[in-house]
Amino acid sequence: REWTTIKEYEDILFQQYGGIAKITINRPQVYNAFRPKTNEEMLDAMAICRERADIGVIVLTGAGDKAFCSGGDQKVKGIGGYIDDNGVPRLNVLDLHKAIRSIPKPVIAMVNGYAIGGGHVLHVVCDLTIASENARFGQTGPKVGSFDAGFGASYLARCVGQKKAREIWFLCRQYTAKEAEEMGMVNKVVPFERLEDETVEWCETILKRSPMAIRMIKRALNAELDGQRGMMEFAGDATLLYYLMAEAQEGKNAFLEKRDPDFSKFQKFP
Ligand code: 2NE
Repeated sequence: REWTTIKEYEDILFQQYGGIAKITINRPQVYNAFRPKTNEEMLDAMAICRERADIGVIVLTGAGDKAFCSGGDQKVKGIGGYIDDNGVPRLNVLDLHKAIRSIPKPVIAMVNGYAIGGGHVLHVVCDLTIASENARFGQTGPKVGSFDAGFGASYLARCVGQKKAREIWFLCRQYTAKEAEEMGMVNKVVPFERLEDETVEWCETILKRSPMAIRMIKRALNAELDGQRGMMEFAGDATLLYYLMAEAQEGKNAFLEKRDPDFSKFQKFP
């Protein structure tokens, strides 16, 4: 399969195959741990995916066969966060979580090894997770001086239930791909050699579906957890659909033509 490069970065690969964009964290020397620059680059790639009409699904993965992502790079962790090139402490992976939730296209975690700590949260936040048999899942925060009380807690609990979520966080154990699948936080487990083919097959099936229907259902599933912000995203798309209707255009046209709008011609649905 020929992946073509969309844009060159330092910490990530950003490639395309048909309607699929693939973002690969490319820091295998630290098991694909992220630093502030990695997240900045992933945010930039996500913004491009959002704008590009020819991209319908985004795959997030890690380079090599050892790790999907091992969380925040402990080697650049300072006081107050992960230190960027200007010496500023950051936790900008949270902006990436927001971008994954907000982009109106499915994001699939293709987990090729360890999904640990903030790397585990990253796969949890994605819409779907496909894992290879060698993948290992777990949180480490309470062991290494961190925690994610955002989606990494609340959405994890929605996926695996409150008791399991508490177990995962309180004990900081590692779980096999099969255990993660049984818990409900992984959609499918395949042998490592099948991982990309399986993921591409899922993407290609999704690409055959109605993009607007997928968009609305992602918004609806998010809104249940995301409170006012989730309702805002859902409502924004309701407005988009309304703007596409002749009924909305009549209002705007009437204003520009300095006449009263005539909405009587539009059907009132039961
Ligand atoms: C992933 C795991 C379990 C793998 O263990 P093992 O024994 O197979 O490999 P090893 O030797 O630990 O790691 C291989 C290389 O990758 C580096 C290691 O230091 C090692 O390099 P060398 O020392 O040999 O040069 N490496 C691995 N993970 C790294 C990391 N996160 N940062 C920097 N270097 C890393 C094992 O490596 C592990 O447990 N890793 C740490 C996982 C972790 O605790 N991550 C941070 C959690 S906190 C977080 O991510 C977070 C959050 O909680 C909330 C918000 C945002 C972020």
